[in-house]
Amino acid sequence: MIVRTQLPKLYAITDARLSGLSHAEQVARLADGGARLVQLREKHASPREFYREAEAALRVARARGVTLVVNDRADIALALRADGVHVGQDDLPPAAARALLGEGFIVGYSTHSLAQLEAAARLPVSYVAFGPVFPTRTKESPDPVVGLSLLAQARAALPPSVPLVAIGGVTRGNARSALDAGADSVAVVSALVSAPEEIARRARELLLGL
Ligand code: TZP
Ligand code: MG
Repeated sequence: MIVRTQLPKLYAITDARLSGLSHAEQVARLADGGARLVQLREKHASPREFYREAEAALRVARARGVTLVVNDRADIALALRADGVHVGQDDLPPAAARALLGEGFIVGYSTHSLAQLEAAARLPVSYVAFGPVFPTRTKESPDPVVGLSLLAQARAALPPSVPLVAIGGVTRGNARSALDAGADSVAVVSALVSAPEEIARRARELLLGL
């Protein structure tokens, strides 16, 4: 039985290149701004470097009561006993990540179409992410923008017990519209971490509007 805990409305995601900061420092600043759930997203470091970064970030997360999910790497999540992993369509299949991690971990899964989302509903995932809801420059070769009306259809297609995360181009100005369309949570990268000195303030302000 997969425990699907309620997700906080803000799901912050780190990016070391965009922010110029270590993942640990980003987690600290996001926690200062009130973020309770953070994903470490690292597309450039070696697995060894990512492991070391994630280890430091997890120390901060544990000290601050932040739930920490590792993007792509179930092995790193398991080795560190982080809170979970987030996998995409080209990563380890969610069922394999679940088999590796067991029921106590979060396993999140990215989807980019209603067909992918409906397939995800049959998998042992903790939440499903759907997007890009709005145009994004953060992801290399992003899938086509799905928009708010498809996001609403995604909510209707997903069992109520499966939390839905809207991702892609979410900002302070449009986050509320994604929740109004049925998302339980918004996942945000650039609107939070692209200005290192503003991370805590941006998280605080985004949260105020949710
Ligand atoms: N998956 C779909 S869009 C996206 C990911 C990882 C990038 C989201 O970044 P941003 O900066 O919040 O648009
Ligand atoms: Mg991935």
